[in-house]
Amino acid sequence: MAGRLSFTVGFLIVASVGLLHGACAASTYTVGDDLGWTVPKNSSYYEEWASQKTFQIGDSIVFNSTTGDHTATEVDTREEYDNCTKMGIIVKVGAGVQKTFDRNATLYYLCSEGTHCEQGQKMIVKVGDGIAPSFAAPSLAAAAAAAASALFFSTLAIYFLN
Ligand SMILES: *[C@@H]1O[C@H](CO)[C@@H](O)[C@H](O)[C@H]1NC(C)=O
Ligand SMILES: *[C@@H]1O[C@H](CO)[C@@H](O)[C@H](O)[C@H]1NC(C)=O
Ligand SMILES: *[C@@H]1O[C@H](CO)[C@@H](O)[C@H](O)[C@H]1NC(C)=O
Ligand SMILES: *[C@@H]1O[C@H](CO)[C@@H](O)[C@H](O)[C@H]1NC(C)=O
Ligand SMILES: [Cu+2]
Repeated sequence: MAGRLSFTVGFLIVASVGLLHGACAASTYTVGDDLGWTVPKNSSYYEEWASQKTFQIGDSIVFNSTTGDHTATEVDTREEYDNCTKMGIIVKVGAGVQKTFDRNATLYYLCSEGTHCEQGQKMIVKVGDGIAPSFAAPSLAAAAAAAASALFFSTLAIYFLN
């Protein structure tokens, strides 16, 4: 009985470590690197920056603006993006607004201040294959948390059996 339980716990440890390892591999990127999130020198700067990255579920981007007023606004469609439509949830950026990706998607960001978007303060972020799931899929972090709590409960069970 004890042997079979140890085996089960061993398996859960291996499974959890595997999942947690996946979650720990997440990266955080500062949008625009040292330039931060501002009006760029050329209008394709942020689109080029984003297209050179491979974003995965669990990764984060940080909008960092140390000078001027800027927003990190996510718009819903390519049309709104192309048109610099100043709608959507407008988040004023200071020294760090973070967005963590919890699903594959193609996301459209722009700054809604003045003509910043028209000057190129906008970018398209592709997370994973860029295709949003038709329903909200559980994230890797949620799966890792579920595995960790399964481990916690099975460890408790061992204590009770002893
Ligand atoms: C934000 O920009 C400032 C000034 O360039 C820099 O010191 C800081 O490390 C940046 N923060 C992030 C999260 O990149
Ligand atoms: C825009 O600026 C970036 C960074 O300076 C540079 O790598 C890129 O080639 C520029 N693109 C154009 C179209 O000038
Ligand atoms: C583009 O933006 C302008 C100004 O906000 C608006 O009048 C126009 O309807 C928009 N066009 C599209 C296709 O979204
Ligand atoms: C997300 O995209 C990646 C490709 O980058 C793919 O391997 C993975 O299966 C996708 N995840 C979901 C939930 O569709
Ligand atoms: Cu701006």
